[in-house]
Amino acid sequence: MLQKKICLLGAFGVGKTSLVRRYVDTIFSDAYLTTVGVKIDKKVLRVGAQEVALILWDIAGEDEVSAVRVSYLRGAAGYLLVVDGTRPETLETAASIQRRIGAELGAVPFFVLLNKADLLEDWAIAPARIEVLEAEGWTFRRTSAKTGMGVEETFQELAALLAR
Ligand SMILES: Nc1nc2c(ncn2[C@@H]2O[C@H](COP(=O)(O)OP(=O)(O)O)[C@@H](O)[C@H]2O)c(=O)[nH]1
Ligand SMILES: [Mg+2]
Repeated sequence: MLQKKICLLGAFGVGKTSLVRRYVDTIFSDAYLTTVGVKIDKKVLRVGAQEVALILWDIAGEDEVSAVRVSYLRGAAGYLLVVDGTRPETLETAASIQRRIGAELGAVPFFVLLNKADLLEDWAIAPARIEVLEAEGWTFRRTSAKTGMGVEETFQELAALLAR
């Protein structure tokens, strides 16, 4: 079976852990590597006839931006940059992470998740900023770990890119 490592990246509190918990049904069967502060989940899905195991790496700490080290990223086939749609500064955190890891990882597929899409009345991301980043090659998806909106679809779409 294909195994693909996916890293979740983004500012504290954007919903990385919630997205993984929403997506992965076996919440309590995970490896938990306290030494490196990373929680690792696995989810098997199908892309056509191909079975793919996504190995989801989620930083389990508060210092998530500086925790993005080479050891965390090593071997990643793709990643998700998670943003809290109610906190525009988390989009800039994602941009700064992206600048730092681009060189580290090379051109592996990634999506930028505008998470907390259920919080429409608090939504604070300027469409113009999204357009600029789209022009730079970012692919955005709206998700809600709370309602499940876009979650399954996004992981499936990323897996499809990796299974080719
Ligand atoms: N309304 C709403 N709250 C969310 C969503 N995703 C995460 N949260 C909340 O945001 C907080 C931080 O989530 P967490 O997954 O711990 O963020 P992390 O630090 O990036 O892992 C928690 O209180 C979650 O319940 C979402 O899609 N919608
Ligand atoms: Mg977390």
